[in-house]
Order: sequence, then structure tokens, then C-alpha cells
Amino acid sequence: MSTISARQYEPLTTESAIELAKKLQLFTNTSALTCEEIGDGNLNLVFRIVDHHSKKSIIIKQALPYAKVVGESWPLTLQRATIESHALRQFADVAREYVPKVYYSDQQLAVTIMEDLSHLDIVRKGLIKGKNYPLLSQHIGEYVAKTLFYTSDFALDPQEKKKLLKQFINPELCKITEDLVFTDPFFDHETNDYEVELKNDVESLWKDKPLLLEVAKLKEKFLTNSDALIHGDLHTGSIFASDSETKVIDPEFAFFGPLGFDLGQFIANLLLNAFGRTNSKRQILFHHIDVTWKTFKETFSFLWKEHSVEVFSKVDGYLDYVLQETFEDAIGFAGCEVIRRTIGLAHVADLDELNPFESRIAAKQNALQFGRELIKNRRNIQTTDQINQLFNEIVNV
Ligand code: SR1
Ligand code: MG
Repeated sequence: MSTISARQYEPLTTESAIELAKKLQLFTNTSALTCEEIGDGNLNLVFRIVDHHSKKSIIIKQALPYAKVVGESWPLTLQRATIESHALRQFADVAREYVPKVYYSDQQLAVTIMEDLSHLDIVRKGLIKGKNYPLLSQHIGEYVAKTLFYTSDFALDPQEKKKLLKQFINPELCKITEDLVFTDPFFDHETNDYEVELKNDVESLWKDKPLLLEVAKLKEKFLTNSDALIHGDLHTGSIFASDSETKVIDPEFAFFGPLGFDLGQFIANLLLNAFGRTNSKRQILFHHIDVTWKTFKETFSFLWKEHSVEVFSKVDGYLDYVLQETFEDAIGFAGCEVIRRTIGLAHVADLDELNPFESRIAAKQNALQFGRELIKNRRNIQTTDQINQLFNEIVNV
């Protein structure tokens, strides 16, 4: 269900969130509702409403007219709520099992009301505790392959694809990524945030001219390649999982971008967790990286062979070329993500909560070095095993 409401935008409170749920008749009249704001992301409000009689629960997500992580000094429009609800529907069309159900959305109020996934863990939090999600990489590989293939020129008539592309023009949130992932961490910019102990490492990164050239090329791909509808923020905080289920949330950064971006961000966030682990406990993360790529490759290749509408897709070598470019770009994007999560504006708990402090700094120094190598050497990295080898060389196992 989706409407354009006559209601005036106001940030919801726990009380008005309950009122909204009642007005929309999402619960019965006899329900006993409680509501809490549970948002721990950087941008939005997230309310969980529970009916203590039926045990039914829902999530109301609402965009704020600014970035919550910084405050009102960083204004943002509410358009991301519309992008998010459209993207959830689009992705559900092709990968339903990996997407939360949307019950209602309202452009004016900037809300999306959806399935409560509280029976699952946020993958970042689970990984930090050392938990494993055995099917995570298989599910994410399949999710990315399906969402990318079915929104690309390989599956869609080019006219149809361009119509869809218009619905996902997302300049504001793309700018956040252009700045926070691809630009600010590579210069002495005020948004950067790092410990004084990292000063030498950070300054050496800013002086690394070959690195900057490669980052410029990756940024250009992000700015200009409209290959397919990407999630745009596929880190481990955007994924819920259990032993058997995986759900991808928060596609407010969705737009038509390069094929390798979502894979790169997911892989980077597994790697960011690896820096805080002992060698033996790391192996499961490298296994997940391997399975993600293999599943992506197999699923994408299958869809290409069965469903491609592109006349050139039967030409020998074309699929291999697309996969090779995607892998190489994913490695480079992963390097940018590792660096920005270490010294940029938006950090990750995987590194920031490491103790003691000396281990945290050592892990961050390794992360910076590893990110640089991924970006500069991405053309020489042909297999996921080589990512593992490079990691081992840098952390000296
Ligand atoms: C101001 S937003 C900072 C970060 O949070 C989002 O999840 C994106 O990763 C963005 O870069
Ligand atoms: Mg998010």
C-alpha cells in the first residue's frame, strides 16, 4: 500500500507512531500497543510497535529532514524515504526472500512501515560477538546477483531500464557516498575522524599519489556507471540474519550504479570485522567472502545464460569480461570502504570497540594499509584466496 498523504510532515514520537499505526488499522481495536524508538543508524528514526495481546509487531521508519548523526546543521530532504520504499518493492520483485515486507509507505510523512525483523540479529553486532551465520554469504551472493541482473540492460529493454533509472535518481545520498567514501578520507577534510596515533599513517595515505589516482578512477565509476539498481549501502549493519534467514534492509542509498559496489561494501565490512579476530577465528570470514563471490558469479552467469535480452550476451568472452570488471571494481570499492570506516566520518564498531587501545590502533593501521593495497593492486587480485593472502601479509600471521 502506498499513498501520498494530506498530512503535514512532523517527526514522529512514540505516541504519534502508535496513533499512525491505529489510524492505518495495522492492529485490531483490542490491541495493547507499546512503542520504542530503536534507531541506531546515522540518518533516520525507527520505531518498533508491539501489540502485547497478539504479539504482532511492526517497524515504522521515518526520514528526518537532516542527518541524525551530525544534527540539523546537515539538512537533507525527505526524498530518501520514497527511494527506500520503492527500492524495497523493486528488490522484493526479484529476491523476495531477502527483503522485509512493506505494509505501507507515505511520501509526505516520509515513512515506510514494514515487517519487524527483531527475531533476527543485525549481522554487524552478531559478528562482533563472534557469532556465525552459515548461510549469510550464499544469501547475499544470490541477493546481489538477482537484484543487479534483473535491473540491468542484460534483463531489461533499454527503454524500460531508463524509465526505471529515472525513478531512482538519488543525488543527495549519492553525494554522501561521493564525499564520505570516495573523497574526504583521501584529503585533509574536516569530516575525517581518527586518533592522533594514526596521524602518520593518515598523512602518508594523503601523500600516496598512485593511490589517489586509483581512487579517482573508482570515484569516476561510482559517478558515471549506471549499470543496475544497487542497494548503495550494503554494510553488515544493513543486514539481519539468523542460522537460516537473511534480510537486507535500508536501501535508501539505492540508485543506478556500478555492478561491483554492493559486493565491495559487503566484503569490506566482513574484512573490517576480521581485523579484530585471531587468525583461526578469521577463517570463517574469508570463507564467507569466497562463497559470496562464487554464489554471485554462479547466479549471475545462470541468469545471463537463461534470461539475457542483450544480443551480444552470446558472444564468447563477454560474460567473463563483465564478471572480471565486477570483481576488480568490487576489490577497489572494498578498499575505499575499509579506509573510510577507519578514518572518515562514519566508523564501525568492529574497529572502534576493540580493546585494549593499542590493539585498536594496530588494527586500524593494518586496515589503512590493507585498504591501500586493495585499491592499488585490484587488477592483480584474481581470486578471493589472494584477498586472504594479502590480508595475512599485512597483519603478519
Ligand atoms: C551521514 S551518513 C553516514 C553513513 O551512514 C550511512 O549508513 C552510509 O554508510 C553513510 O555513508
Ligand atoms: Mg543505513
